[in-house]
Amino acid sequence: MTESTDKRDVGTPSGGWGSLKAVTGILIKESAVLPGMQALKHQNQPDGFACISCSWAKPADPSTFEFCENGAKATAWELTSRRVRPEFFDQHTVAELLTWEDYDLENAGRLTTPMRWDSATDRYVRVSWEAAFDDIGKRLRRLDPDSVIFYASGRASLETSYMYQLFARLYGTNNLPDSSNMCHESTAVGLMASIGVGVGTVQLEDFKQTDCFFFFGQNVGTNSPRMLHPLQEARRRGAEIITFNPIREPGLVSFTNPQSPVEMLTHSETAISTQYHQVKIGGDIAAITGMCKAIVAADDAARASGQSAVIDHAFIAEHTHGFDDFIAFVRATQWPEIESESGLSRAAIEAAAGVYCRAKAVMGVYGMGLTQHRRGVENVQMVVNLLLLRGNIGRPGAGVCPVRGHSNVQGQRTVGITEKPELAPLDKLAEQYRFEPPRHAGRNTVEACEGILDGSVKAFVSLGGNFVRAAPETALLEEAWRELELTVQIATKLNRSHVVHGKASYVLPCLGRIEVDRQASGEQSVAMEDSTGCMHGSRGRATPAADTLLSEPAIVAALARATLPDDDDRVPWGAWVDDYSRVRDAIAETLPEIFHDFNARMWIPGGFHRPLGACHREWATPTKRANFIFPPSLNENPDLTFEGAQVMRLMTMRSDDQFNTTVYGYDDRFRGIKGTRRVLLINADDMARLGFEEGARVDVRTVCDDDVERSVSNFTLQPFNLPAGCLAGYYPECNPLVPLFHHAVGSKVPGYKSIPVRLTRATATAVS
Ligand SMILES: Nc1nc2c(c(=O)[nH]1)N[C@H]1C(S)=C(S)[C@@H](COP(=O)(O)OP(=O)(O)OC[C@H]3O[C@@H](n4cnc5c(=O)[nH]c(N)nc54)[C@H](O)[C@@H]3O)O[C@H]1N2
Ligand SMILES: Nc1nc2c(c(=O)[nH]1)N[C@H]1C(S)=C(S)[C@@H](COP(=O)(O)OP(=O)(O)OC[C@H]3O[C@@H](n4cnc5c(=O)[nH]c(N)nc54)[C@H](O)[C@@H]3O)O[C@H]1N2
Ligand SMILES: [Mo]
Repeated sequence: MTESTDKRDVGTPSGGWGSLKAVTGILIKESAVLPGMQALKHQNQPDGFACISCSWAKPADPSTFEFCENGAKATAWELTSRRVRPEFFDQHTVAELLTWEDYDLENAGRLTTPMRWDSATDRYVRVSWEAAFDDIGKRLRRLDPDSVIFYASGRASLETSYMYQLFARLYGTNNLPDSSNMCHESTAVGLMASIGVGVGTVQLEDFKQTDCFFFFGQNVGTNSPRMLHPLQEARRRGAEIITFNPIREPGLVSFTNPQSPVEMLTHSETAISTQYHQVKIGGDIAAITGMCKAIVAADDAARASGQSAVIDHAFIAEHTHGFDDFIAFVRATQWPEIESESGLSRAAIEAAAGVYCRAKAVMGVYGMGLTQHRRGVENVQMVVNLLLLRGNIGRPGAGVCPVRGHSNVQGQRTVGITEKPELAPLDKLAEQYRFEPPRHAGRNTVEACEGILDGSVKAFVSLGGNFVRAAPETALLEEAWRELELTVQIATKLNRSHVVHGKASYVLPCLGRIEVDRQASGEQSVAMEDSTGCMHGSRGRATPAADTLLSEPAIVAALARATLPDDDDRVPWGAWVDDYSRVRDAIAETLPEIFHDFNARMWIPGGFHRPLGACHREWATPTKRANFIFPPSLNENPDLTFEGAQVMRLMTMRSDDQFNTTVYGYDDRFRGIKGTRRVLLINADDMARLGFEEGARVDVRTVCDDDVERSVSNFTLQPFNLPAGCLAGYYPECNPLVPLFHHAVGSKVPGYKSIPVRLTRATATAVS
């Protein structure tokens, strides 16, 4: 199913008046109009704060309003005038809060006071900071460090993240999973093996020089809207954008810049994609193999007729390894299999390959549509293979561009939050802090869940995030979560992971990044790493939500002091909290190549870039070359092959009105869905074939041969332009359907994007 871009079949372009309306709407709804508008002036500005929404790069010369609809929503959501004070918990027992929707929990407002769950009354009750730290420390001391998980969602700063990993390692564990484990870990693993770096190789400058993007499974209009600006500029220069996505995402079809008065008034839009290929869910390996097959054929033909080669054989010979085996795989794979696995016609795939062959500099951009699959790692590696064929890595305008999620998720990994000891600077930490860090592997997200389910994990400390909602296997996980000895949540807003809680449970409210953070030496700044490997300073501007809040560094330091031995003076926790520039000095000492002169360089406009060998064609792989690595077959889901006319492939995705588990509202403006998130998008032919009508209520069950029942009920069917056999639903409502064992082979990223399910007519009466 391939179409060239046709504006007629989409509702509104992304951006535009709808976007402006949505921004003002949420500012009013959150009663955050004044502080919100003032804060927005500083969003992503050189002396302001880094947006708390996505991690897209911040240009050196930002526009006056360098924010997008969703960044503004995130700001308004954090600056809401609503508060969750201790009295809130007097009125609501935890049992009652369990019946609330995710939206209502967070919408109750900002947490203000440290709270402890009281079993006698089933309420969270106020506790002093000192008593909270003291009790948590005592409990942690009693536990085996390897039975404790230190999870991090990707928002915390480089400073907090560094302190957090150091605390966990001084305590004695590498159990430092983070949201990457559910997100771009397939990138980290895949790119490291292929090109010797675990992150993308392009920078904003490259967007000005490229003439072609291959865009896989990333919904730019909703999830990284500021990236639409460089894309729009590139399109105006004539660059091609070839998109592979099961859904025609409006943000990938056309765009009106809400910050351009001319465009707004003239209703002019830029067509974004020049080719749009509605690949089947999980069909990217087949589609890319097909493109490589067409490129190889073009190369054969060119050389046979004495023309210059299409493939860059000089680059391949000098810089790569595994080319011959890869080409043998490509030649051996036949078109009928490629067409059936990808859902695309040979002609469509050849059209895409034709653009690739003509382009001078190609960028491969992708998101969760590639990483969250059983073959997530190989998906990423196939993008690299495609790029390598014409030397499209390590030169201007070309490269691989994973679009990262949380605003500092990449940076957390850089400063040592990882369960993989080989990726952490353990020797350096050992020397700098005079201790022997644990050398054995910690648990990643899936392994943490396994440990919670089998009882070997006893406590869970969470630096942000909403783990029980974001992780797979919701039903079993929630049940087992309640058996944890201790859950500690450092958070800004109330969520499901607080009301489903362990036997002892604390909610520790923290300052958000938008807020002024004043410590002994004055107002503090922090730093983040964006999606393109650039480090930026960030300074909060808004008045804190409550004067009882502590900053994340202060909370982490206090937890460390309460937990580590009393006479432990290896880390100057107190001095660090007084002045975060000292933490940056410590980071620079641990990782000098990346962070030398950290305090001075963090305010360079556009950030400072970390050194990445692959950008200069230095390949830090075992072969010292860029490796062609490919999967054994085109089939994306080898362990769940319950094919059959009734079995559909479900992908779970984000709406325009959410940030991960944070639900801002029930509309998905771009996709034209209003008032509900309990919908399943389905191809009209499939709907008829399965015997349902538009609006039918269905129950959804995972098709799987273990004995676990995984289901969600009462979802409404909505016909949508999707390939046959595919379904789309929202995260996190569909998470109860994801089996824990269904994860990427090499990275353990859950297979959130292809769950085999079966639909039946709903048995219960509709609730909403
Ligand atoms: N406003 C907002 N911004 C966000 C977030 C948010 O929730 N809201 N979340 C942040 C985070 S943590 C992340 S990781 C990113 C996520 O940003 P994205 O990577 O865009 O993630 P998803 O919304 O899950 O959607 C992925 C896209 O993949 C497509 N897709 C699904 N399966 C396949 C497939 O098999 N093949 C292909 N080619 N495409 C497929 C879907 O149709 C969808 O367009 O955004 C970040 N930014
Ligand atoms: N089915 C399905 N599941 C998925 C995905 C999917 O596509 N489909 N995507 C996965 C991905 S890519 C990711 S990254 C994960 C995300 O998983 P998480 O990172 O665990 O979840 P979030 O929803 O981002 O966390 C929201 C909570 O963070 C807290 N918070 C917000 N700001 C701050 C802050 O500044 N400091 C602190 N301490 N806390 C704060 C608030 O209390 C809020 O309720 O989910 C994964 N789960
Ligand atoms: Mo993510």
